[in-house]
Amino acid sequence: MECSALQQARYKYQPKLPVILRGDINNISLRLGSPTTSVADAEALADIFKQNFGKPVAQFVPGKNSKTSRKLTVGVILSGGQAPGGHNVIAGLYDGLKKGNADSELLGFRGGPSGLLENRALELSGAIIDEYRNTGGFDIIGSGRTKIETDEQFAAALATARKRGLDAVVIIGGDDSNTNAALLAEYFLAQGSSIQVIGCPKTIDGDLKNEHIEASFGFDTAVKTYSELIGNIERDAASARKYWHFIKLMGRSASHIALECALQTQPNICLISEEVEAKKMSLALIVDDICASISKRAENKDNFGVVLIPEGLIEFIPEMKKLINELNDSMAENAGEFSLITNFIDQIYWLDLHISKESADIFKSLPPEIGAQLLADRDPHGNVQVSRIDTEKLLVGMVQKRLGDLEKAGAYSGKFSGLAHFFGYEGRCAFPSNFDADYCYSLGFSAFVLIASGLTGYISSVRNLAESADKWIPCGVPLTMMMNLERRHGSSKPVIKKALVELDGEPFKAFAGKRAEWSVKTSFLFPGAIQYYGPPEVCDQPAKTLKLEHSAREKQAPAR
Ligand code: FBP
Repeated sequence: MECSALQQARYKYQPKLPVILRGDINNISLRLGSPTTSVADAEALADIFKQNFGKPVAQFVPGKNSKTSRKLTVGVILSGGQAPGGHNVIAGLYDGLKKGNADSELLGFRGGPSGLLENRALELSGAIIDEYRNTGGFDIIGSGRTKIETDEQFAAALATARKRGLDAVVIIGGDDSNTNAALLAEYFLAQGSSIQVIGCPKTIDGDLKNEHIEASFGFDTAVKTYSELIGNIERDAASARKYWHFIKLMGRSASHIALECALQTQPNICLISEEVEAKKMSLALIVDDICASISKRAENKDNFGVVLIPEGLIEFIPEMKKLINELNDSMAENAGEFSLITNFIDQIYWLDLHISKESADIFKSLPPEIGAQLLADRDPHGNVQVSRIDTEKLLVGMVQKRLGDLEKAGAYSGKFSGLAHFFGYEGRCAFPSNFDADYCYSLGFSAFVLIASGLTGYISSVRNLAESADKWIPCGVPLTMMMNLERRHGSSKPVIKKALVELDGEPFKAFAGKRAEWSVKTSFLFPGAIQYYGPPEVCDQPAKTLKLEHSAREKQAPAR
């Protein structure tokens, strides 16, 4: 296969591992802590997860472990959206398995969870793995968003796992996929099967994090890729001095990506959805705030700037959230009837009869293309596909109109030309940064240790990530520990709690302390492209959010 010079070089990159994973594979033992509980709803979750609830955190410590050299057959699944580093989780898992026992086998289920349900798998050989080491993408086996939820699906998963002679299944995914991993682990045990299930924390969105998971993999590379592009646009804006760039950034609900990119590039404005919701900011108020910065900068003849917009913003604006919820409910309740109405005008008439007048009026006030995007198909988890809603264009249009009104009233005299961008898919399959390459390889290797040691219902975790890789701390965390009950499709479901941006957290506070200055004064930062080779301070630095969260934890920790 023809490949680029960087690809060739990356094949040879040896990811850095935490010290405990570097030495003798038979000398990694697990130290089990005290029984655990869940983040909330313990009683109900203990009832749902009768076999797995309350298991202890498993710490990796030096010590003889006779189980690590067992011959094992393991299946692996990539689930959900692509995130840089997925190939390295698989490479770390493969290398761990082979180091333990050269006869162990790794099967890759194709196309996400449906590969397990439909028994579509490929044996991953050393030659295949070598072609994907340290590369972006999920193309080694593909991914998918099938949710394992019906009795038939659980039974099909178990049937495949048995047919393939699996000892364990590793599910690499986000909060929903790891919730699936927890349910599958429980189901297997309840059916008397010893097949283990281990999860790995993936998603560029950065919203699968908590006390035990410091970062989901892929976030680091995605934010660095977007920040490079934003920095380039900032320099173009400051050179041409004639455009305001409105940049929507991927990250379905949480604004972690936008916040990190803001810290890295210091744009004039960065909207944070969680703040918009907390302050109950209307769309009109958001537009007014943007116009205030544009007017102020125009007074200094700075008729240019950069605005960052989190992908999920629209769902956090109170009146839009109400509208979307009403749309979701009425479209789900009358799915058959609604699917027959294909004309947009007829759809509006239909909505008039099925949603509140207030929401219908808002719907009609939106540009038709945004309205049509709000009515588009939901994803398999019932979510509006926010990546397909052009919030950035909506805001450019509304800002332009508002500035026109202000100009007529003599309150604005600048020049405004707005350009809309969406950075999303560009960041999901980049070559993983050294951080993600090392982190993912360590996650995969740790997943092997958890499997070899006989654990199930756990997520592979690597902590202390703000330090150099040798100081990282691998462990296993029971999946139920990260769960609570949430309303989904009208009923209470066990789910892993999604981490949104905390408005009293260090990353947001660092941003909030600076944004008034950035909104008026050009303060752009240009992070440049991800560097793979060179000094560690250039190549191996983790995200700023991660470092700020780490120092906050250090401050809180009792003196050692
Ligand atoms: P995951 O939660 O599965 O990691 O996916 C995240 C994401 O990249 C979101 O940021 C985005 O909204 C969505 O996937 C896009 O989904 P799709 O790839 O199906 O268009």
